[in-house]
Amino acid sequence: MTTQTAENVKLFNSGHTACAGCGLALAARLVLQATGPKVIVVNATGCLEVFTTRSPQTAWGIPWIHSLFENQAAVATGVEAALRALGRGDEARVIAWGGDGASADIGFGGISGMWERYDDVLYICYDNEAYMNTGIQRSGLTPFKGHTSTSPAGKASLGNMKQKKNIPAIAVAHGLPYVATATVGYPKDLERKVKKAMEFKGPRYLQILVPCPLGWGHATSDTISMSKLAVETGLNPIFEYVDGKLATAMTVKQKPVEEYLKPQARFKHLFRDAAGAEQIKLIQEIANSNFAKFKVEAAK
Ligand SMILES: Cc1ncc(C[n+]2csc(CCOP(=O)(O)OP(=O)(O)O)c2C)c(N)n1
Ligand SMILES: [Mg+2]
Repeated sequence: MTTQTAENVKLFNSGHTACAGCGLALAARLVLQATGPKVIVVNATGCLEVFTTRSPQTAWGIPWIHSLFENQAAVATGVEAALRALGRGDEARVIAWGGDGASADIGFGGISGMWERYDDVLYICYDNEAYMNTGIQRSGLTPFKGHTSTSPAGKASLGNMKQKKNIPAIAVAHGLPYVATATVGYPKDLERKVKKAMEFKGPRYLQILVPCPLGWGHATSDTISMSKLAVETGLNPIFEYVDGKLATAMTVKQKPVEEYLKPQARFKHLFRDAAGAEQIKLIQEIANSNFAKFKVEAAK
């Protein structure tokens, strides 16, 4: 990792230890490119923390604090309150950052409390759809029928039994002024949403889908195409809610879900026999209902 000096410091530096093709590393760079340097990042345990801070080195060119797997929101609340108490609230804004496991599962109670208190924190969930850093265990955001080490495809089941938990809808229900989803395959859209989020005071939520070649089992060169296909199939629509109302949703020409599922080893059991084909039909129905919902609502 490059030694940082006043001359070469960037907001998010290369030389970290992310896997080849990591969508998350790209997301981190894009987010900080959009916020600029006046931010403090509170980072839950997970890949983002592990690959950026191999002690004594760091990839971060902004103030960064590591929380536990579950208390990132509480730490962010504390940092924001401390800035205000010191009369330094204008010097930096706070971003709390956690994976899908930290956000949708173990840290969720703390996040809900932070939203309820209406703290001025941008919460970013980077969604790689499993607990990747500890060996690809299922999370509340693992997709329907995806294979993980704790939702294995085999004789007894065909992968994860549940659909993704709808955290954006739960965020909207908390009365957040800004809630959005994005993904690294559309970098301009992602950067615009980060900038937009920073225009609001109070709690904001951004969920970024980040392909993970290791956990999803796709080629490292397919990160961007997987990200785009997630949107184009309708499985991961990208949208914005402002003050509880759908403000934008990216409308695309819909592609069949097989185009997204087939290149990923976590779905390969669905392509073996008729039982798998039945599950693909259900996945297509999930995509269709997302696609219809956001296409229709965006037209209003
Ligand atoms: C209380 C607690 N339980 C378990 C762990 C071990 N642990 C660290 S990170 C992690 C998974 C993180 O998953 P996610 O938030 O999705 O981030 P990712 O690894 O995918 O980046 C787990 C289980 C922990 N650090 N603390
Ligand atoms: Mg994860």
